[in-house]
Amino acid sequence: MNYDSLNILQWTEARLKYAHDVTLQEADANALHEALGQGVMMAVSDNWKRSKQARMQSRKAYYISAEYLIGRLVYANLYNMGILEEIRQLFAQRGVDLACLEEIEDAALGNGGLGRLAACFLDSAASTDIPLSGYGLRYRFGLFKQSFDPEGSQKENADDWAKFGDPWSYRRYNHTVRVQFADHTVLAVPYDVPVIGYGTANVGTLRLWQCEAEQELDFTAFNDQDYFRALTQKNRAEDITRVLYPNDSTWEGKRLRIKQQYVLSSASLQDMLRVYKGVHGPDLSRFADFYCVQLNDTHPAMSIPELIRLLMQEGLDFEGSFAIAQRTFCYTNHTVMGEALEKWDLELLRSVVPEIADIICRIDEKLRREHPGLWIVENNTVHMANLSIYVSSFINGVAEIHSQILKDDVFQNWYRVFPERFQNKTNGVTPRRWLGLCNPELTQLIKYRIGGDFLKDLDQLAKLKPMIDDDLARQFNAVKRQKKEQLCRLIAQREGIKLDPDFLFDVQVKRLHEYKRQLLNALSVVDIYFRLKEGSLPDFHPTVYLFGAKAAPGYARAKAVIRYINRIARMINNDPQMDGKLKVVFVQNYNCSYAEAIIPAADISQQISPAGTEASGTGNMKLMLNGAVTLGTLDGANVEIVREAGQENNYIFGNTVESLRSVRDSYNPRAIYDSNPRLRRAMDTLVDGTVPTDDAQRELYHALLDGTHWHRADHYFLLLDYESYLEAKLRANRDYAHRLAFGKKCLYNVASAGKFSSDRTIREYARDIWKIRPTQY
Ligand code: 26Q
Repeated sequence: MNYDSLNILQWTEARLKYAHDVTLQEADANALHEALGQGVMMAVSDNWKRSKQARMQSRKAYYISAEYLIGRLVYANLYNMGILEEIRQLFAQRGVDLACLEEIEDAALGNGGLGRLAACFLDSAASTDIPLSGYGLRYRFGLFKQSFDPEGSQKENADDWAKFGDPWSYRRYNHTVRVQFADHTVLAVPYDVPVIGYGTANVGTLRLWQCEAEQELDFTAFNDQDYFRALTQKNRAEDITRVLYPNDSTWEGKRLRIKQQYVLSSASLQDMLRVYKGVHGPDLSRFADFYCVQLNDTHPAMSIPELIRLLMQEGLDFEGSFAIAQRTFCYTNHTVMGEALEKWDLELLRSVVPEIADIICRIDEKLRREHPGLWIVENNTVHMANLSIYVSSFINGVAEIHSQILKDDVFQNWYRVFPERFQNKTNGVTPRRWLGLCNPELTQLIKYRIGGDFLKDLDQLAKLKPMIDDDLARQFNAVKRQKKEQLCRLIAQREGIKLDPDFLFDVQVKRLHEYKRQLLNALSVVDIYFRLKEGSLPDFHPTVYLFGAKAAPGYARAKAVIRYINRIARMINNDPQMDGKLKVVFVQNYNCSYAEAIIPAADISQQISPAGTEASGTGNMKLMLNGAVTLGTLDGANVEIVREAGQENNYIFGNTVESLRSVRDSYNPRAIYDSNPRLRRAMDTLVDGTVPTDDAQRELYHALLDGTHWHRADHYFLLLDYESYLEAKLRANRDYAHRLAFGKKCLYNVASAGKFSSDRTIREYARDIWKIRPTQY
């Protein structure tokens, strides 16, 4: 703490002069970002070193994740150092606006919730002095950049996020490791990113591996005039960490993905063993006393056989190595959906990493021997979740309802045999980025009432509860209005659409997936549009429905939904009768930075997955924290959100897990279609030419009414939940007219959001799973 901003400014100026021969005023955003980043790295280096030394001898935890969605680091780092405003002022005094760095690209080394959770966890661990480090992959290209073509279709572009340099990591070539595949060996070179704690001198580490060839150039081939061949080894290595897989919900059995997972696993474990031996000597039997490894879903699950392999290579036997691995690992599950569970073909696995395949088979044999009825390999397919449960100390879900479903349903057989291993750790979000940084206006308002400690102790927000009155609601509404004005400016600039900050802002931002039911939202908007045109919704408060979502590039249905929403948006926005009444906006390239602008401006947070499908959700928490009311189902963390903030302050609709279970088998969506003329009119726009559509929308229509060979009709119950959804949505709209009463509902949500700090989550992991305590130096 007590970072010296003047010093950082001087470093920045020196770097600009040295590297670019420009002054602070002459520098462009990229040069400024690079130089300021280096200044910050200088400023934190002593604390970073000391933090590493302090945790050397003691027990610590490691988070291994294929994804870290860290977003833009410059403001978040300055914020956590406590000097964002000072630096802004120092720059302003010299005629430079720090806001120019808003053009710096996000580091999107993750798809969505799971990757952003990993980033929030690192922030929380650093801020609460918990000795947790992260291991991940340094993808050359992060999640694709999204734009819409004139037809409204999603187009993907490569995200070359580091093309102007990356000031936030050090390349540590001296810690490079070798990773061996059946047919070649590659280098994994670590890049270390500091994780700067808030209100503490502690600085954590995120170590990202980047693949390189052992030999940059094959000189034999080169001398033979075969330039092409000379480069193939280099490319083959670099290909492995070339790009982040853009799927976040369906698993894909690709060879390159195995290689990514194995590099992540092998490099991270080799690194841990190296450090262990340096500190504790060659006796590896105590490894699990000092190292605890949290697997972020099964993506890094090859770490399990890899640790066993490495220990056996050091002379331990299989049983001993297995026991150490079982004590070392813990596994977090993030999904209940079958199609997302990782299953690898054993022969494919064997052709890439033969020793790993052998060890997995040995683990499977042991399991079958000791616990008949349980298995890891079946029909020559390796079930990575089963491997992760068997060789872990603890398994957890990410919200209460989700953890319950894991026990009752998905892993029922496992729960029977190992009940003591199953836990829940409800997700959270870091209040620094998702309140302090993205909503300084609301932060200031709260600080004025309850003091400034809540960003480190979010439960203190509850102190607001007895203070909620007309006066506070007015002030809250004024802040919300300001955030809407700011968002309107951004959307005008980025999307070319003019919005009115007096509208109600109804927001659904998240990855695009059928189960998240963006199509349900869209159909209800079309219904509302027709009713407004007929004049049958007389006191509808003017509303903008705002969507932000990326679809996996190969997910045709999801892309069809985007195209459909863009087309209804065009129809509605161009209809003069809708002026001052209704707008629909689908923003392009929704990412972390866009979220930081949208979330503080939202009045309504849509969390509308059918009960039992969304493991937790974390956007729901970010929106709650910024005072949006939830329009949602009793799914994921919504259950806990309304338990904290009250049903009366949110808009809960739809079937529950139990009621869905009981209607499931007799469900007939066509009967609902036939009996609900308004819903039918909305659905028919998928096929009747009201808006331009194509075969893809026709396919959506038939999937809802007739089903396909792999899913029954309306697999996600859009029609079943439709009426109660619309009722809740219109009720929220009516309530919004009473602005003070609505503002109070919003404030109850803010005041009840304490539980959803990732500081709470990370403390629970530390206490119940990792068995580690905060370490200070
Ligand atoms: C797997 C294999 C091959 C390629 C890609 C993948 C892959 C990648 C990412 C599979 C899944 C993901 C991401 C899943 C995810 O983000 N899940 C979300 O996790 C959040 C944090 O726990 C929850 O809040 C969300 O409910 C859950 O959907």
